[in-house]
Amino acid sequence: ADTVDWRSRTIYFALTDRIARSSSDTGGSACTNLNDYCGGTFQGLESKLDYIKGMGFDAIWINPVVTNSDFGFHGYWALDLNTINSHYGTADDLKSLVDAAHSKGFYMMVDVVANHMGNANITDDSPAPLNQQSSYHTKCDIDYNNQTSVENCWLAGLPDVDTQDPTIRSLYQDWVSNLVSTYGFDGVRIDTVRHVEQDYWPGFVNATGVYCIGEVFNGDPDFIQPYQSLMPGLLNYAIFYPLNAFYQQTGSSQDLVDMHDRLSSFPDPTALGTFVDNHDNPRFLSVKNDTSLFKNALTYTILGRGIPIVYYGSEQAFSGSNDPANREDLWRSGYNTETDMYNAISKLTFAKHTAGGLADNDHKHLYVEPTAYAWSRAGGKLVAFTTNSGSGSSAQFCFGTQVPNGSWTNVFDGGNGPTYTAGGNGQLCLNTTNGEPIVLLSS
Ligand code: ABC
Ligand code: CA
Repeated sequence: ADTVDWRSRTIYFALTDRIARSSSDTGGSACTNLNDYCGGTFQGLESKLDYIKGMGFDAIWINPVVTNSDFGFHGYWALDLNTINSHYGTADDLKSLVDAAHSKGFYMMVDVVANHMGNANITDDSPAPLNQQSSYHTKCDIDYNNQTSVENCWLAGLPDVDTQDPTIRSLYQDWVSNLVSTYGFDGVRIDTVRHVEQDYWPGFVNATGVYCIGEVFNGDPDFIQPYQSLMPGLLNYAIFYPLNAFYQQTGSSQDLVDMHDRLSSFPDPTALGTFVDNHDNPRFLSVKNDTSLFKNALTYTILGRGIPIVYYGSEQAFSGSNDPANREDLWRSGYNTETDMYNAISKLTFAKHTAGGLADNDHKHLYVEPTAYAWSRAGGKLVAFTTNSGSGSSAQFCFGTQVPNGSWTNVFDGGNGPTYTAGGNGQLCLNTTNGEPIVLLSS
């Protein structure tokens, strides 16, 4: 699948080791050591596809699938690129997962690492030529003020592959091409993009044959922008900071809007991936334990411009902080599909689908005020109102929708609510309760 196919999708980000242990997993006690394998498998994940689909997701990003060195439950410490991580199951299990996901209408995105290998003895287990010291850069610690060092030194002590070597380049191209085609993946998430020289990427991306979204972990839009000339998508780390700040009551809606507008000059803002937390950052609720605020943040994530990415466990209001606490097993939740957050996410994805998928650039700021931000999509068919007042608050907000005499219903009312009607000048007043977002779809 290409960028056009992905633009309207909504991605659920799953760590295979943390979703489900078998196809009959119905829940159980929490994993006691989140630093090591907890027992999740491809078969387990396959059995939870309906749980994921029930929230309206139509794409899943899974962490890297290759064999890792010890404690590599997250998949980012490759030991052997050519075999599947046996903790997760077999190659056939992975194939079965991807096939089952396709039959339910999901796209599957695989995470890949080309920058480094796992921190095992290089000369032992890795397949040639990755079993030779000469295939790696000389060990050094990264100095983040020096881009050459960021690219050629070892991230967290992980052996840094000599990606300038043409033999290594073609090895990785053949590998990723084969991985995507063998299992039928529809997209690729590329790890550690800022740690490899830029001219490495176009050849790698081309070899995947599908939409790629790269991780350039940096909040500065000037830093990440050039990378979108090398690959179709990027994880939107630029919006991540002001998005969290506003909805966690430490920043302004104006800063969020200013960053949004700054990103409009990127090669393709609609192909950036929006997220509010992930496996490398504390969960939203660990920083601000308020599900009303979290719902508002997810409203921007899912209904703002860009491709939404929601981290597994958000629907269970998980609140783990730094890695690995933010990588909770999902079975501790009993896979409850009746939670407030599960329901809220379902409503938001429903709004996105009903408004036509929101694949394009049509995102109009309507109202930017100290405690509120509202915007419209799809020519006013959808109006999203968010506030950072927090749970317990209620207030009235009036603003122009740019839709004279428009009429809508709030998706959170589930079809049983009142109709909201704008005046002849497009003006609309909304009353918030408990600091919840309001998402209007034209009726
Ligand atoms: C382990 C421990 C961690 C410990 C770390 C040193 O070692 O678990 O507690 O902090 C995998 C595992 C991790 C593991 C690492 C290292 O490997 O999942 O559990 O951490 O062994 C990707 C993946 C990530 C994965 C790897 C490695 C890469 O998403 O899951 O980690 O394959 C850097 C990389 C980024 C990487 C991230 C974890 O580290 O660039 O690719 N993620 C600054 C730097 C960033 C840096 C970030 C975090 O800190 O600029 O480059 O990311 O260390 C903003 C700035 C940003 C700044 C932030 C903090 O502030 O704009 O630039 O980011 O204002
Ligand atoms: Ca490197």
